[in-house]
Amino acid sequence: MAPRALVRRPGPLLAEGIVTNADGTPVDLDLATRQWTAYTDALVSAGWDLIEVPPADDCPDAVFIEDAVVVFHMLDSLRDLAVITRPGADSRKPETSGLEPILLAERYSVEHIEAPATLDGGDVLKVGEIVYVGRGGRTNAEGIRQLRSILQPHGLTVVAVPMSKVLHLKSAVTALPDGTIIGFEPVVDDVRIFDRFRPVPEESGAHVVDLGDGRLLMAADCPRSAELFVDLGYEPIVVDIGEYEKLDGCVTCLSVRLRRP
Ligand code: CIR
Repeated sequence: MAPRALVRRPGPLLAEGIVTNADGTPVDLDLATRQWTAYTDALVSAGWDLIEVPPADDCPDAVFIEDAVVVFHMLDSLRDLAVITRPGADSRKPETSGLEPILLAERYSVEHIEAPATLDGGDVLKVGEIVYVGRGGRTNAEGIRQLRSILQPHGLTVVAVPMSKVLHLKSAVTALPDGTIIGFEPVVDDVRIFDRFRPVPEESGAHVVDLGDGRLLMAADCPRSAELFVDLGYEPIVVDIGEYEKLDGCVTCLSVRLRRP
């Protein structure tokens, strides 16, 4: 069976999305919509079936579906686990409504992060049985504590990662399929927290989505990082997500992959 991924198409208010670190260049909604289509086409071409979740058109940032739910493969259960988050930005909190029935239909057990906790999916990086969680502007200590108490009984270890230079943990680091953490060192607070770290030469080169079979989905504006991954035996699949980068987004945040490893 083909692996599946959740996506949510950009809404009419996208250009009003939150900007924290980007330079404030205006977003072109038509171009953003074309880029989203190309992004989803790339997933489909790589063999993924897409589940389009209902729009949340009042929420400008709803296209960044990764922040609303995190899924975990459970070694000790037939059902995998979905944790519906409680996003740190108030304008984003309503984005999680409507997700639970979809996840239940996909045969997930569902847990929720509850107030006063906040947690954004972009702060959660899974590498085998380690779950790195960024403690920064969006995810608070209570969010980390709740995620840890949900995951610990299933044998997953939550490692909190202090971060002060980027919006989300996965703005600074992601992982190659072999578990190597890749990151752009100037925006990583302390690389020593990771067991195996490989620096990349461009900030957006730190963001990859493992599409399976050695293919890495990545942004178009980091050719030297793409060359590095080719040299490591991977196949970059490149998409232009420039309009989303203007909103501090990256390739990881436009989908939630529901694959079992
Ligand atoms: C926000 O500030 O929440 C959005 N403009 C960008 C969210 C990007 N999400 C992510 O990196 N996981």
